[in-house]
Amino acid sequence: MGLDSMYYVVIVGPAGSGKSHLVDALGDWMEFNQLSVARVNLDPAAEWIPYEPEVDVRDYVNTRTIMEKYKLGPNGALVASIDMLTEHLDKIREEIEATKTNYVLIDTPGQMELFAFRDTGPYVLREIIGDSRAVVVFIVDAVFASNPKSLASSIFLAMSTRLRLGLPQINAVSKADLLQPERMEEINEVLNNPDSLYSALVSAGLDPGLADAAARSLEALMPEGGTAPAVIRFVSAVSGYGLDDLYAALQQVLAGGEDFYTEEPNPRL
Ligand SMILES: Nc1nc2c(ncn2[C@@H]2O[C@H](COP(=O)(O)OP(=O)(O)O)[C@@H](O)[C@H]2O)c(=O)[nH]1
Ligand SMILES: [Mg+2]
Repeated sequence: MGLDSMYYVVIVGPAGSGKSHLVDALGDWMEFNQLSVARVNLDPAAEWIPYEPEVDVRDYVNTRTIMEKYKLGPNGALVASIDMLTEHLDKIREEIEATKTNYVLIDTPGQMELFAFRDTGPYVLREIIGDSRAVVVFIVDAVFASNPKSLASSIFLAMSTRLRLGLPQINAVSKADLLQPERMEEINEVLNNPDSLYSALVSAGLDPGLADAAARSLEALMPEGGTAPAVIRFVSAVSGYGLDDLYAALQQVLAGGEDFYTEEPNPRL
């Protein structure tokens, strides 16, 4: 496999869930392991990002400028910005291809509902990815994994993302450093087992019909034909916990389990 194969890893999740920090930490982890990586900031509204992007859409469209120019509020300006990105797709794609890296980590806009749930966001993504292989990492904030009901709403959000983006998807709980080991074990049990989720939701007082819908959604997020990993991942951008596990899961989806990094050193080193 040569450098002509670019793999896209798209990080999606609610505002503040840790997308940008995960791009930073995973990018560093991959480079440390001799992989070539490009980080793409696809958030025109980002004020500050924790990494140095190789490609930054703010070079083309900046939400702050749009707000001032068209007298729009932050949400309206972000919607307009994402729409405007469609005019710069050729340049953005060209810039990404020029990095000649194997992995392209895409950091998506903080306000995921304005990105994934409108038509332009998925369109921009599809145009950038083209025929390359791609996988979505949907992240659930550890803070929202704290009780069964918020876990269930995260599952519905993960499901909506899966529907909207139509790409293979790995689901991960971020900020694992904030979770006690016992808590992580509990979440792991509930998120990897629809029956456990159902029982936890019913015990928490949820209507059995809704609990069943959540359990079925979870089931639907589980592997299709053995291509996607079965389990939810836990990751931390702060401690580095689970990055190796996440990479293994990405590898499994992108390259069918083939691990070629040992035979393909980073050409930039
Ligand atoms: N404890 C902890 N905090 C994190 C982690 N990742 C991100 N954060 C914090 O969560 C907040 C949002 O992170 P950010 O990456 O900007 O989220 P984004 O909006 O999804 O891009 C920031 O204050 C980060 O410092 C993590 O792994 N552990
Ligand atoms: Mg961000």
